Amino acid sequence: MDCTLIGAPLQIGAGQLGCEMGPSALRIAGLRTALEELGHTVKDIGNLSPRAFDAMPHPNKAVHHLGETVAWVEALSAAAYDNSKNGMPIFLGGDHAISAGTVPGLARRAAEFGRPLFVLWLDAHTDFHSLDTTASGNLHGTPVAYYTGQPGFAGYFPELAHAVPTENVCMIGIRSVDTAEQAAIRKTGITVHDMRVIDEHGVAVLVRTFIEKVRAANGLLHVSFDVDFLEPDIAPAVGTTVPGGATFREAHLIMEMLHDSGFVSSLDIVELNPFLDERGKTAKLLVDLVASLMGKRVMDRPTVAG
Ligand code: DIR
Ligand code: MN
Ligand code: MN
Ligand code: MN
Repeated sequence: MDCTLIGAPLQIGAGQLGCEMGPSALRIAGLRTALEELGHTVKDIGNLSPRAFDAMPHPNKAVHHLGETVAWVEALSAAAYDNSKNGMPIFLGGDHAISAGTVPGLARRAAEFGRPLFVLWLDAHTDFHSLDTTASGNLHGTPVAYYTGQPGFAGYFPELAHAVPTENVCMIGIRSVDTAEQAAIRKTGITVHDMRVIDEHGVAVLVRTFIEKVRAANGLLHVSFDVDFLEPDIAPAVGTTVPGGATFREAHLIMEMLHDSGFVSSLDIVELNPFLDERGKTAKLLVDLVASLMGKRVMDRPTVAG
């Protein structure tokens, strides 16, 4: 597979600074080599930067850095579209606001291919606020509402040409949802698997069911991986840790099953804050997880369908 690494050092969408260093940490942890060792061809196009921007005031006074975020969203959407014609773009965040750009760009590409785009959202949070409902004003809490075409972005974020249908979005790992998000997400077709669902059923059946849905539609699958999806003990380098996250093996199993499906066409790795890491521990774990997603396995084994 031809992989394109795209750095997106956006950090003002999160409540704490530091995600700006995420792309560097992922590179230093050996992402390129890990992919090359699996036989992939890797092109690293470096880091994106936004156009010049002005402050953009919003009636919700909590909202901050809106103009800067919008400039990033535009740059990311263009980069996602441009780098998804051939091969697999891997976006190195940056906080989760980058997905307000990556997903719409990928949706535009998918429409051109005539295939529906599906999104697997691996996160402790649903990131389903609008500009009106966010209380923290941290825009990393808004991308899913935006790219699925919910109200509350018009006149600020770019107009969406290709909203992702909510039925095509599956979230796994959820354990922190604000009241306004909960009310809004209930009205949609988004599949929300909170940690209790994982406890009761295990991750395998959840992932297999979603992959079957993608397969039935011959879709393209974008994976958006927020570091706080993981249990904080194994992945401390994120500003919004929530206890009770996915274990080491649950995360690897998901990646391995996604690889075997053959449907994954793009990836975001977001919210890595190296300032909070323990000697690169989280960055190295993320590189290992990307390797599992891209074909690394402990033993050769016959591919089990799904
Ligand atoms: C919270 C936290 N729902 C907010 N969101 C986070 O600030 O909107 N998203 N941490 O990743
Ligand atoms: Mn997130
Ligand atoms: Mn999160
Ligand atoms: Mn976040």
